Amino acid sequence: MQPIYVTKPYLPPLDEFVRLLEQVWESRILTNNGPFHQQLEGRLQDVFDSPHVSLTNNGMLALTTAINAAQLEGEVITTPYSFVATTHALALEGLTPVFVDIRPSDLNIDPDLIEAAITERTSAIVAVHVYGNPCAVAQIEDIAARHNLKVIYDAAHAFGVRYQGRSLLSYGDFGALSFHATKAFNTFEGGAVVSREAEGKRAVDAVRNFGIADEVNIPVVGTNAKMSEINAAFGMVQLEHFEDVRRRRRQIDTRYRERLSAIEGIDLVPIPDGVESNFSYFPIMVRDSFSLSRDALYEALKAEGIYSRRYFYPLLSSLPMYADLPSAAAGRLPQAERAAAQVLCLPIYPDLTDADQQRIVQAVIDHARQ
Ligand code: T4K
Repeated sequence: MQPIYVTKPYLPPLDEFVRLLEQVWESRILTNNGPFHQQLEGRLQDVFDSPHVSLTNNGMLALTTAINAAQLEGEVITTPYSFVATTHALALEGLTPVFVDIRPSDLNIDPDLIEAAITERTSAIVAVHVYGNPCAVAQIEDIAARHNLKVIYDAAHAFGVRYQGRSLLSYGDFGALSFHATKAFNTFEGGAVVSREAEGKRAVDAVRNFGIADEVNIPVVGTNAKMSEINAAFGMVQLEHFEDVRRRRRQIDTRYRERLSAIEGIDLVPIPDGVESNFSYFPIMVRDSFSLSRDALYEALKAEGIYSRRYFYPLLSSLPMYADLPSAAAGRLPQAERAAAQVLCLPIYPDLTDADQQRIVQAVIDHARQ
């Protein structure tokens, strides 16, 4: 039996990429805001409904660059239920994460719990659109406005997602995306920051390029978070195929929902009304009433060559560098603990064949019967 991994990157026909590579060989512009970089930033303005797009070399640096540009300090309210990059980005910037529990409906930060966590040291809310499902953007915006906080969305999973007729990236002061190989839109490695204001983009662009303003002026501290021409050229090709990729992912998502929704002890995470998803993950919740624990099902599938993943486990608040924070204390994050103990992401990617998807579905059904 061939192994089936949780994802497999979409790759376009190679010759389409080679044609653009020939132009790179011709120009010898390899990086530093070259022609493909500029073209891709321009094209993505339409995708994100924003004129203020800044490409980066990965999602982690998109986050730290946005945090720098927003000039955060002190405490930042965030979710414990995410990939480790979210909290590490705060810690690397010298900020104190303050964990707030998630809501079970979509596994995003619970907006009703945010205000109780705000102190005089709080400078921002860094929330995550987990699996591309929108946070409570209106409520979060309202809280932020009333308490004078910045809002940064970790939108690593949200490429192409639209909410109430707008790109999900058009919400918040900054949104940070990942174009990693495992994402719905990939440039091998890559990412972007979408800024609400022109001033935000100027700050992001400076931080992304060592803080350099011009040949002799370096007014701010910065890093190197620039995307290369190779990655940007690849992004131009990938963009042509994104809607086909989304279509195929939607078919797989629909089929999973049809075949798994009636299984006792398996709950599916709904795509909320008003959302046009990118279908980048297919999380199931393995409840206590299922015949196996989540971990037992994970191992059983693995033994059959099906490599599901526990995105997101372990909970970030349980990691050694965060576990002693007051907000990580036992019993404070019950919904996030439950989600981290029960979630399993099943394989979903455009090249997943119907036969392989049926093999996955059948394996889950077989274990339900045991
Ligand atoms: N914020 C959030 C909410 C995130 O989820 C992420 C990243 C970030 C920020 C940071 O963005 P980046 O700095 O990464 O751009 C993966 C990814 O490395 C990571 O990008 C992603 N989130 C996270 C959720 O998952 P792993 O350690 O699970 O990946 P890995 O290497 O085990 O890959 C999973 C499967 O995909 C493999 O079993 C096989 C397949 N695969 C993977 C790669 C890399 C391929 O077929 N080809 C490949 O090139 O972390």
